[in-house]
Amino acid sequence: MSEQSFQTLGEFIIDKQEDFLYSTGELSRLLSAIRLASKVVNRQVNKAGIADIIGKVGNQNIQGEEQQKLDVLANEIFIEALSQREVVCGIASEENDDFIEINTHSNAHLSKYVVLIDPLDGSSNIDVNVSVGTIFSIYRRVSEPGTPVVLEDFLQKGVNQIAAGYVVYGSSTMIVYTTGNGVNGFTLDPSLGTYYLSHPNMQFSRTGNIYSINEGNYVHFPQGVKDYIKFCQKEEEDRPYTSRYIGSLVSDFHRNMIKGGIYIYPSTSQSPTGKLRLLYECNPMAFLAEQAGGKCTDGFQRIMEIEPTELHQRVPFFCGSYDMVEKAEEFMKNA
Ligand code: AHM
Ligand code: MG
Repeated sequence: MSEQSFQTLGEFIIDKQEDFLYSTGELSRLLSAIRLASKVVNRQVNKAGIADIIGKVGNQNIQGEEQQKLDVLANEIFIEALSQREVVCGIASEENDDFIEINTHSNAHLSKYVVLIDPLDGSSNIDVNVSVGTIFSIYRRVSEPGTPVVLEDFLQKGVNQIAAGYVVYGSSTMIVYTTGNGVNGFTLDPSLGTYYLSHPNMQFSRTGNIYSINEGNYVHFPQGVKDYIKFCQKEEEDRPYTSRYIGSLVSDFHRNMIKGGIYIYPSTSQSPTGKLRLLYECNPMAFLAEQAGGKCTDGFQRIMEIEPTELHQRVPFFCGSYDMVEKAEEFMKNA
């Protein structure tokens, strides 16, 4: 089948606009802004090896991590695309210490939506030409439109998300998102610059045979996680499972959703709350996982029900095929 016979992302967004009661088209415009920014970032990621944008900028973000040049670039690209198009009133990003209030246009304060974003996740993989991704999460503001955005607009539980998704800059570039009505994936035809619906209604299989975890941290894991890893490795029935870990959440999640598997970034003795950030990494992935029939918890509690207290809050993360996550939780409970 030629790509011309697939629906484009643009067509899909417009079609789905009718799903939203009282829709004003604002969310559609917001998704279109993300679509555009992702193409610009894709172009940069593709030429990273020759464009003098590999490597470190030399400064650190709020979490004390060194920022890569492409992190900074991707952050600027998304912020610019979202703020120029009059579609959001605020943005919180992994790369910015504080949230950004958008006041570039006269109607900015009237916009309903805020976006939380990790513009380039897994960026330590860039220099070695391994897949990276963008993760985004969209909420309706809780404060009154027409007033400046406040921290509470961003500190919302994942269950309040209006939409969430990711872009994977992989062997092909894809955008995968949900507005609470299933998960759909679109592949970019780079020659035309058009995303086509290539993966309609994506689903996690109920169980799988892949486990993804950084086993280098094994000695620092909680006993429940150690026990679960041993379970995965045991010769029995459909086990041992296969271990696959790219170190790029988006790519690991994407593979596991297609093939069936579990991704774990648990607490460790050095990082008691794990590594991944609740608001712009875990919640959007949890929304996608649940919409695709999977499960996502911190080992005990549903990720999307955690009450956030800080913008850059971290949580342990267990995500993937429903039965596998449930099994891992069982080990956590019994440890
Ligand atoms: P980042 O946002 O600084 O890129 O960190 C998040 C990434 C995830 O994509 C990935 O799954 C994890 O960190 C890998 O961490 P580790 O190297 O500790 O296994
Ligand atoms: Mg990240």
